[in-house]
Amino acid sequence: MRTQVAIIGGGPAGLLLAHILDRHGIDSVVLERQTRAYVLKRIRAGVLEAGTVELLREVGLGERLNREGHSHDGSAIAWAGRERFFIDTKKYTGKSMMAYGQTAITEDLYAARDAAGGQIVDEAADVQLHDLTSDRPCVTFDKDGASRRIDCDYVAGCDGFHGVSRQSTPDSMLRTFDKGYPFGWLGIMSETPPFPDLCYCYHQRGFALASMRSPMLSRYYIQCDLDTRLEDWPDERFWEEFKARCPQKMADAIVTGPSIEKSLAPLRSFVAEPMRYGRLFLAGDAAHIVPPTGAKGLNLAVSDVFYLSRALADVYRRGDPRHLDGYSDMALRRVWGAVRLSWWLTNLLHRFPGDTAFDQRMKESQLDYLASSEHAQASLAEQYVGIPFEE
Ligand code: FAS
Ligand code: PHB
Repeated sequence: MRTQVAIIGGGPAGLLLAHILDRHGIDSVVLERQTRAYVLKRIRAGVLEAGTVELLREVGLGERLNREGHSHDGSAIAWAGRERFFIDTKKYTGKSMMAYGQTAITEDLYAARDAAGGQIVDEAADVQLHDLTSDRPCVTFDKDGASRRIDCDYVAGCDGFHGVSRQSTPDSMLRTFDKGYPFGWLGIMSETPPFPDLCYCYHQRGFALASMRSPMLSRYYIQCDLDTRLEDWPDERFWEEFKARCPQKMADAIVTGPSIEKSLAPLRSFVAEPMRYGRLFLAGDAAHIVPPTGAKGLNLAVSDVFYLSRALADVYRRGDPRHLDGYSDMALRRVWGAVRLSWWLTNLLHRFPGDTAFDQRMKESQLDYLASSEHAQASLAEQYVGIPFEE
């Protein structure tokens, strides 16, 4: 097989890149390790930045998003004993956020690739990248018991944190930054009407988040210990703990119901620099991981794909390599901004083991300052809604 761009990973980053390249007349093949059903079963991100929504609409993926997405003008932060306040992205930036699940985006992307006759190889095993520093890289993999090879011009590593792409860069060429957090998130999905606003709760018992997917599909999270076991958290216990972490008025408004999904996610901040090695370009979780506190993970994958697809289109259409040569630096400027916001919000809103009374006062003072200062709120709002893409 031969293609212009071999894309490793059929998650949101890989599928969106294939979709946008196709619109520029650039052909690609997506190699996905899992089955499509497995990929579509994943429940992950739920909140889209304004730039993500705009890009998805621009590239013809807005129809279901406009119909089923829940546009909202920001998110609330609540904490015990004080009135909650609103990160009003509309007031301070003129832009809105959109609640629309990553699962739906992945479904929309698979449907768009199928409609365009896009090449997606599911269950591609043992993917390996070769000759990345030459001008004739290639990818090998096993499928249906046979070894296959794809010759290409470029390889896009969109295979997530545990993928093969980042590991194909020699350690001597890669610098990584890694920070683990001493807790995780226990999340549930329930077919109940969601709490009206997306609301982050700070509490001495730990962090909690009320989110949504649709008018009858709610997503809730509570901070949990790293050794938490799902079997120790029946629905009743989850709801009781969630409500204990909200202000009373909010707890009284929560509509509980049976969970249709329950999962644990560890929190991590990770960045690999540079996001390029020869003809290999990394995008999405393959290059960076953020704690979900700032709702940045999926949005960063989208911004990487915006920059990489624009860069490849410049090369193929005009022979202009400037955006491609500048891809890693440009993507990383946005990545580090999102990593910093996610780290800052995670430290502010979670209870860390060993937090002293002083640490607690620092967090409460920061929250009081946020609640009282329009400047502080404007700064948080512009970061939360997403900094505009660079030209
Ligand atoms: P993905 O990991 O989504 O996709 C990578 C794809 O590559 C996968 O389909 C994988 O099967 C495939 N792959 C891996 N290795 C391969 C190989 N060797 N060969 C071929 N294919 C290979 N973000 C938020 O904003 N909010 C959230 O609440 C949130 N919750 C999350 C919960 C969990 C458990 C996880 C893991 C992430 C969460 N995220 C969240 C972040 C998440 O949304 C990611 O940012 C998003 O999936 C990034 O998309 P991709 O970069 O495409 O990576
Ligand atoms: C979600 O709805 O899954 C979600 C919302 C906001 C976050 C993280 C996750 O910060």
